[in-house]
Amino acid sequence: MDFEKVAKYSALHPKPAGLTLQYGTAGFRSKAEHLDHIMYRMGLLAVLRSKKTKSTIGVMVTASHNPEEDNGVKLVDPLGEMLISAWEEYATCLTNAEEQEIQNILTEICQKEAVNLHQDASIFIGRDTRPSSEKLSQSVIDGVSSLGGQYHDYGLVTTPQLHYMVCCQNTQEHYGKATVEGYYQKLSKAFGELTKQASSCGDDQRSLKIDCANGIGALKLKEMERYLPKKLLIHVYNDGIKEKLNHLCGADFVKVYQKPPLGLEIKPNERCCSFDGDADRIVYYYNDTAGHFHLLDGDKIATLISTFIKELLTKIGKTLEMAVVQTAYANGSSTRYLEETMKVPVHCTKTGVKHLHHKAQEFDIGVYFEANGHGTVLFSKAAEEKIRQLAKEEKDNQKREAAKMLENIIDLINQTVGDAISDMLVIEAILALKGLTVQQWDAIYEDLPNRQLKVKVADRRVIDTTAAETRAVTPPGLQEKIDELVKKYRLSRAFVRPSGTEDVVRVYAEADTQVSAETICPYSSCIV
Ligand code: NG1
Ligand code: ZN
Repeated sequence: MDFEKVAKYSALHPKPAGLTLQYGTAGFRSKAEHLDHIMYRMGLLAVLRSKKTKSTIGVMVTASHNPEEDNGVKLVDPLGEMLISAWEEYATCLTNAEEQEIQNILTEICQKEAVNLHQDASIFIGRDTRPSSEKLSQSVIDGVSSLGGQYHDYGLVTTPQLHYMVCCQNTQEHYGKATVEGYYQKLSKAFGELTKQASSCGDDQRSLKIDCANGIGALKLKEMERYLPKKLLIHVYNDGIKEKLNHLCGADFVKVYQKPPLGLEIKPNERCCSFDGDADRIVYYYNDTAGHFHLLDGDKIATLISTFIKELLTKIGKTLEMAVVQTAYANGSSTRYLEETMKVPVHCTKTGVKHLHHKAQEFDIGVYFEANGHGTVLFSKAAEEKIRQLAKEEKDNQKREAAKMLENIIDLINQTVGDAISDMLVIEAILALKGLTVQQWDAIYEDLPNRQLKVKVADRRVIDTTAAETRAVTPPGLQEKIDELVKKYRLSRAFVRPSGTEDVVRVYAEADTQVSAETICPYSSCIV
C-alpha cells in the first residue's frame, strides 16, 4: 500500500472534529457537509473489499428519501447485495478514526481479512441527483485512486441500477449487460414478453402516473421510455426540474403521511405510484370517488406478486417452495391473508433490507417487501434452472406458457435489491395479465388501521429488542406495560424499537379501529 499517497489525499478530506457516525442499515447518512472524509475513506475500503472478494464492488452516493441537504454512501457487495456485517464494522471504524490512525486501521483490516494487496481492485460508482452528490463521488474516486484501484464512474443512476451493474460484472454478464442500456433492454424485453401474453385478455393501453420524488427515478424513466412497449403509458411527475428532492413527495412521504404527494393531481380511481429519492422503493395509491385516499404499500405489493407466482406454480405443477418475508411493520391483515387464505408461509425478520434478503434466500422463491415499499423476489439457482427448462421443453401448452411467464418475471425483477422501476413493471404486468384495476387489487384484503410515531429520547440504545424487534427486553418493565395496554383493544399489536437510521425510537400500533390504533400509539410512546 502506498501510505504516503493515502496520507497526502487523506489530508485533503479531513474529518470534522468530534464527529462520529455509524454504518447502519442504510450505510452512512448525515448532512452533506459532514461526509467528505467518509466518501474518501469508503473509496479506500471499497478497494480492500474488492481485493478481498476478487470482484467488482459498488459505491453508491445517496441518502434516499432524506432531505436534499443530506447525503450518504453505501457499499455494494459482489452479487449486488448489501455489504456484509463484518465489513460494516470496518467501515464504522475507518470513518471515525483520526487521520493518523488510518494507516494502522487499513493494515489491520488487511491482516484480519488476509487481503492480497497485489490483487487488482475494481469499483463501480454511482450517485443520485442531490447537488452535493457529484463532489462527494469525486471524493470516493480520490479514495479509490489513492490505493491504486480502477473505477468506472456511472454518474447519475438509481441505487438498484448500480446494484444490477455490479452483479452483471461479477457474473461475467450472465445476469445482464453491465450498462444502463443493458438494464433497460433486459427489463423492457421481459416486460414486453410478459404483457404480450396479456393481449389475449383484450386489454388496451394502460396509463400510470408516477411521482418521482424530484429524484433520479424521473431521469431514468425518461431514458427508459423509448425501450418500453407503447402499451404502457407512463406520466412522470415531480421530475426535479422545479422542486426540491423528496419535498412533500415520494414514497416515504406518501407512506408516512398516508396522503398523496404534492405536484400530482389525482382523478378519482386513477392508478398512481411514488418512487423514493433513489428509486429503490415504490408505493401505489388512488383516490376513490368519495375522495378517500387508498394506499397500496409493500404488503399489498408482496401479496399481489406472491399470489400471482403461486398461481403460476400451481399451473406448472412443480413443487417449488415459496415464502413471503416481512418485518414487524407489515400490516397484520396482510400476514393473515397470506397465511390463512393463500396458505403461503410468512416469515418475520428485523427491519432493514439485508435481513429480509438473507431470509428470502432460504427458499426456492422468496418474496420480500418492507411495508414502506422496498422489496423484490429472489429465485434460487435451482428454481431458475427448472423454470427455464420447463419454458423451453415442456410439451403441455398451458404449463409451458405458465413457465414462460415465470421466466419473464425472473428477468423483469431486479433480484439484487428492491427496485422501483422493476417492481413497477412487474406490478403493471400482473395487473394487465389478471385484468385487475387498482381498486380490485386493493380489495384483496383490508388493512388494519395503524399508527406510527417517532419519539426523541436521550439514548435510544437503552431499548433492546428480541423476536424480530416485536418485543422489548430492556428497559425492564416496558414490554409488560405495552402488553397490558394492547390487551384492551381488539386485533391490536404494538411494538417499540430504536431506529437504525435516525436518532429516534419508533412506535408502531395497529388495532381494529383507527381510534384504537391512535390511542395505543401515543400511550406507548409515553411509556417509552
Ligand atoms: P429505521 O430507521 O431503522 O426504522 C428505516 C425504515 C426501514 C428501512 C431503513 C433503511 C421504517 C419503519 N424503517 O429504518 O424500513 O427502509 O430505514 O434501510 O420504515
Ligand atoms: Zn431509497
